[in-house]
Amino acid sequence: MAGAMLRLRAIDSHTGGEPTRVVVSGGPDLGGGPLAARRDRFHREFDRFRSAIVNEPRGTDAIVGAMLVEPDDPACAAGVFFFNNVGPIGMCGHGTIGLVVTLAFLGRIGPGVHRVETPVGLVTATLEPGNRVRVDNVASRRVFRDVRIDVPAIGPVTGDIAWGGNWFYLVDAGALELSLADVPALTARCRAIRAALNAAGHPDVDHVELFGPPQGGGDARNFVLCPGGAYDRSPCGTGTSAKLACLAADGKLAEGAPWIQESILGTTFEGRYAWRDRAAGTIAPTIAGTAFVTAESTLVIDERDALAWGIR
Ligand code: PYC
Repeated sequence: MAGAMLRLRAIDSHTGGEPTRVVVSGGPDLGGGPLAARRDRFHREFDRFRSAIVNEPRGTDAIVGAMLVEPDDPACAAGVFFFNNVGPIGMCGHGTIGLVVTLAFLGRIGPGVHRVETPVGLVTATLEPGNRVRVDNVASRRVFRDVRIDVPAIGPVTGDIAWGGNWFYLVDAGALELSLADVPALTARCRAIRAALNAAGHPDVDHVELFGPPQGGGDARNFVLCPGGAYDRSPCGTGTSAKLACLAADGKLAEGAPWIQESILGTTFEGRYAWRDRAAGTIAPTIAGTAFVTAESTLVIDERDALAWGIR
């Protein structure tokens, strides 16, 4: 392999400002079978590909990578697993919207309903005019309400823990303004909250979502800190699903009613839910947003380059 030159074909897009890089060919051979097993194999045996695709010098901390693979179920339009600058993520709402727009850009799908296999379950995506995509996400639920933790240098913080395809701790931002100018302070706060929460016995919760009043005519605005320290430029599809699960559990949003979630940039997703199992608090969330392709490229991995596999 010394001196090898690998080429991966990638399509970049952004969904409400948050980038997705879909690798459409050139990735390692992961065999067939369940998506979760292929995703695990990718991270166990080929993690250098993840780093080469999303880390500097080819990528940035904010990029979510998406490996397009053959679906296990031939009724699906695609199989995909997502990853970021530090490792795998479960589902990705903005990434699925980006993937569907990418598949349309490539001429592989047209308008209408498409099934997509992910490691955490099957999702259905509907491509509508104007690059709008509606994603019927995986079942979501609030697992713990009012979890209080003591955060060093901040004090007591109370929030809910919910699953929306990834694990979230959702906290009211209180007097903090959710604005781009405050990203460094919001990031530091979320990092401190996550460290305290993980230390307090919730090691799986890797996304922190601060929520506050809308600033652009929506229902609420959020700031989401992702596992690798980047913030989500979009309203976060899995984070919006987790939020819908909390709203449903609290009786604050009726089944089928729209919820406009603003990102820190002011871009929006429209969310809705239907009860899946009311007694268990499980909802079927739908999120809708818009993506645009920003680049089609060949990633070159030249093994003579000491940083060919990314800065890790
Ligand atoms: O949209 O679900 C999402 C997401 C997760 C991490 C970044 N975006």
